[in-house]
Formats: sequence, C-alpha cells, structure tokens
Amino acid sequence: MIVKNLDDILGTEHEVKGGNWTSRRLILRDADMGFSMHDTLIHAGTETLIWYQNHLEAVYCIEGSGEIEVLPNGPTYDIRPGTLYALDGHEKHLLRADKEMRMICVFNPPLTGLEVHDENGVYPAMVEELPTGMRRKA
Ligand code: 9YT
Repeated sequence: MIVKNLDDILGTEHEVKGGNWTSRRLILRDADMGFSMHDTLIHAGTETLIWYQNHLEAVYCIEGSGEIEVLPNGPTYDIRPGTLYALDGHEKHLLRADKEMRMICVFNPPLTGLEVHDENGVYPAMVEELPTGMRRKA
C-alpha cells in the first residue's frame, strides 16, 4: 500500500506550478491505480482556460470560492467547499477563483506527473488508449 503526506510532495518535482495553479500530485500513473489524485491550489483572482481532451477529471472543492463556466455558452456554476464537478464530457471551461481554491482532483487516465497545460488549456495525450470498458463521450 501507499502512504504519504502532502509534506512529502512540497518542494519536490511533484509540486507542479502551472501559473494560475499549483498542483501537488499525490498519486500518479506509476502507482498503477488507474487514476491520479492531486491536491491543487487555484490562485485567487485567476481565470484559467482548461480543456482536457484526453482525460476525465473530477474536482472536489475543500477550501475557497470561485466558479466554473462551461464553454462556449455556459452554464456557470458557483464553487465553494463541498462542490464537486466532474468533466464527464471533456467540457472546455473557464475556471475562476475569487478566494484561493483548494481542490482534490482525480484524473483518468492518470497523469504521469509532469504535465502542464499547453496554450489551449490542454494536457497532451500521455496515454493513447482509455482503460478497458471506457468510452470517450465528447
Ligand atoms: C482544477 C484543475 O483542473 N486545475 C488545473 C490543475 C490540474 N487539476 C492538476 O494538474 O492538478
């Protein structure tokens, strides 16, 4: 089994700074769990364009506040502690933080660990195939 603490991640290569966000990557692809799990800070006053064409992501807010606007035509949802959103349709979106948001993020397929968004808010396809039984919706 795997046991670690956020303190083990801070200051290492698995604390990834993406400009508007800082992602502390707790479980990655090399753990062979089928998902990755991150404790991510979305910095106050930022707006980030994100479009995970190659990944499914669920995000659970535990601190802070902000909103997510689904593109191109909405809707927009408030985010506060206890809010979950799951991008089960690879939705392109804008993520805004009023107060720094702390988010627990789960990715399928898992991230390898070093990804940052490209200029389109997209992670590269690090894994070519979706896991058995999964179909892409979008
Ligand atoms: C919520 C979100 O998608 N933030 C961007 C960073 C990403 N979750 C990550 O790499 O942890």
